[in-house]
Amino acid sequence: MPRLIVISNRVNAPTDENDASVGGLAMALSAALREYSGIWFGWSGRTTTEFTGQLSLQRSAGVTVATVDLEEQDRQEYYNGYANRTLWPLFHYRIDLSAYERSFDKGYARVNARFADTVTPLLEPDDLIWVHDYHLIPLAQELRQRGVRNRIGFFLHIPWPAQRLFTTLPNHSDLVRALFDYDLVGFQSEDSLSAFREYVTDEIGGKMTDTGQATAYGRQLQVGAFPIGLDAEAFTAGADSEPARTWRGRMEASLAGRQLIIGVDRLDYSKGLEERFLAYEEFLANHSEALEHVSLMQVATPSRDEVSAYQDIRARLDAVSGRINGAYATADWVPIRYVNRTYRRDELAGMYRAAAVGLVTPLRDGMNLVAKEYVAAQDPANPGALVLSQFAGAAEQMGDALIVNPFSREDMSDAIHRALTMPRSERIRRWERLMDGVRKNDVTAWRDRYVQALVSLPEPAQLEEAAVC
Ligand code: ADQ
Repeated sequence: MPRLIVISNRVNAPTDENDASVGGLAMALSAALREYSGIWFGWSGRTTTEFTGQLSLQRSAGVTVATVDLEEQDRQEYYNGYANRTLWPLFHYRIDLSAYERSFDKGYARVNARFADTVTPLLEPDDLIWVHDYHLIPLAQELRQRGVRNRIGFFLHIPWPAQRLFTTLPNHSDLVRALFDYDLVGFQSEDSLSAFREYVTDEIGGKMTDTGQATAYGRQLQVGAFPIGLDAEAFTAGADSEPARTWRGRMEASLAGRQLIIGVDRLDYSKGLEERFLAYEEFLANHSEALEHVSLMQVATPSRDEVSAYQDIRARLDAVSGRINGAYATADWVPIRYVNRTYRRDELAGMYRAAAVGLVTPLRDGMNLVAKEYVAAQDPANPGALVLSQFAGAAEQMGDALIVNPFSREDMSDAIHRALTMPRSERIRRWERLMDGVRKNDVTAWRDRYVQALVSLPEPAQLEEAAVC
C-alpha cells in the first residue's frame, strides 16, 4: 500500500476519539489516516517572526503529523485574508462579504509556495498526495513546478459556487487552471460538480464527459462527487457512553417534560443562525400552544473571530436571541438557550439524543456533518426528526429529512411544527432510511472511494500525452 500524504491548512489531529477541540474536517482526516501509514502536513497555527520551513514532527492518536510555522503577515493575508475573507464568503454565495485585495492574492500564493517548499523533501516517489480544501488550491501547481510527479488529489470541503458568482473573483481562471495540475478533484455534492462543469464548458470552452473527465488548458483532470461521512460507528457508540448519558439526563431534567429542538454549529454566517432564530420566533408567534412547551438550544462555537464579519454575526445573534427571550420568556422558561461553548463529541451525542428535533439549516454548506451526527445519535426506538436545509450538500443524500428552504421563515416554521408533532411510526420510518445512509456512506467509505479513484487513474505521464491542446 502506498503512503498517504494528507495536506491541509491546519493540522489539529485529535488527542482521542472524543476530542472536542477539532471540527468535522479534522475528525474525518484522522480517521482516514489511522489506517494508512503516512503523514499529515500543514500549518501549526503558530506564527514566527521569519519563515524558516523548520518542521515539527510528532505522533498523535496513531497519526504522524508534520507542521510548520508561518509569519504573522501570512496569517493575515493568506488565512484571515484570501482564505476566509475572499474564498469562504464567495464559495458560500456571499459576494457581499467577499474582499478582493491584491495583498491577499500575494499572501495566498506565498503560503502555497512555502507549503510546497517544505513538503517536497518529505515525499517519496510512490506516495499518494491528498490536498484538502480551499486554502490550498494552487498547491499541486507549486509541487509540479518543483518536479513532483506523484498522483495528487484535491478535495473541496465547501461548495463550488455557480459560474456567475465565481467569475466575480479577479483572476478566477488562474485558480481553475491551478486545479488542472491535480489528477483528481473531488467535490462534496452533485450540485458543486455541476457548477464546476458549467464553468469548464461555458466559461473557458473546455469539455467534460459524463464520467467526469475534464479537458481544458491543454490538460486532463478527473473530477467527481465524493460526499463525506461520519465515523458513524464511533459516533453511535458515543451516544451510549457514560458522558452522553450524563448529558442526556441533565438536559431532560432541565427541560421538565418540554420538547427540545437542537442546533449545533460553528458560529458562521453560512450556517443561517440568524434566519433560524427568526424562523423559530415566527413559529412561536404562530403556535401559542407551543409556548412554554418547547425550547431551542443553539450551541454555537465561536470561530474566526479576527474577521469582522464573524464579530458582526456574533453581535447580531446576541441581539436577536436576547430580543426573542425578552419577548417570550416566563419565570421558569426561556425559548432559546444560546450557548457559545465547545463540547466533547460524546457529550454532544447525549444532547442530540435528548432532542426531539435536529435543526440544521445552513444557507449554504459543502456537506454538514451535524445533520449526520444528529441521526447517528438517535434512539432507534424513539428517534427525533431532522429538519435540513435544501442548500446543505447533505440534502442530496438525506431526502428522508424534512427538507426546508432556510430563506423562508414560514417554510421553516411549518417544518418545525411538523417535526415536533410527527408520529413515532413516521419518525422511525424516516430515521431508519437516514441511518442506513449514514452508515453506508461513512468516513471510511468516503476515504476508500476517493483513494481508490486516485489510485486507479492512469500515470500522470500518460495523462499528459493524452491531453488535448
Ligand atoms: P464545518 O463548516 O466546520 O466543516 P460541519 O460539517 O457542520 O461544518 O462540521 C462541524 C463539526 O464541528 C461537527 O462535527 C460538529 O459536531 C462540531 N461542532 C460544532 N459545534 C460544536 C461545539 N459547540 N462543540 C463541539 N463540537 C462542535 C467543513 C464544511 C462542511 C463539511 C465539513 C467536512 O463547511 O460543509 O461538512 O467541512 O467536510
